[in-house]
Amino acid sequence: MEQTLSIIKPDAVKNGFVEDINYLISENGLSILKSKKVKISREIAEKFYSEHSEKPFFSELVEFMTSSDSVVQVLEGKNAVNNYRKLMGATNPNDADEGTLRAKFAESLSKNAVHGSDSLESAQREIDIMSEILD
Ligand code: 3AN
Repeated sequence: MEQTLSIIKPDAVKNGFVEDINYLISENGLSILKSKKVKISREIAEKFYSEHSEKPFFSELVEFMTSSDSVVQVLEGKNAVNNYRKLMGATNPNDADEGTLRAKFAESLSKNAVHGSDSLESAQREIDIMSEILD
């Protein structure tokens, strides 16, 4: 069994999509081990997205992720990391396959509804960073 870190981002929370997203997560064979609705702090957001710190969109990304409540979750299941990445769809919702979370619920490239770890290593790192919120 693998674990992965999911964030339902502020756009999707504001738009009322949490239940719909969690229904699809469960339908897809992933169990929600932990779940917390929280306004992510700037400190955690900057640490979480540190690999993007040199990118032009970094400050916009941190501003957005700290702007209002998100739902931070640990998901568990077989091939959880890749299974959830597939369910999320491409980063840019315009490129996301039909039926994926981003195709259904994302507003734009930056307000793209959900986050999911991109590898087992990232999953461990991200679950560690979020542990102070989740525990
Ligand atoms: P993913 O979330 O699909 O792994 P990453 O890791 O490349 O995508 O990007 C992290 C987040 O940064 C994305 N979810 C998106 O919100 C934002 N982002 C990525 N690329 C851009 C961009 N060109 N302009 C604005 N925001 C972006």
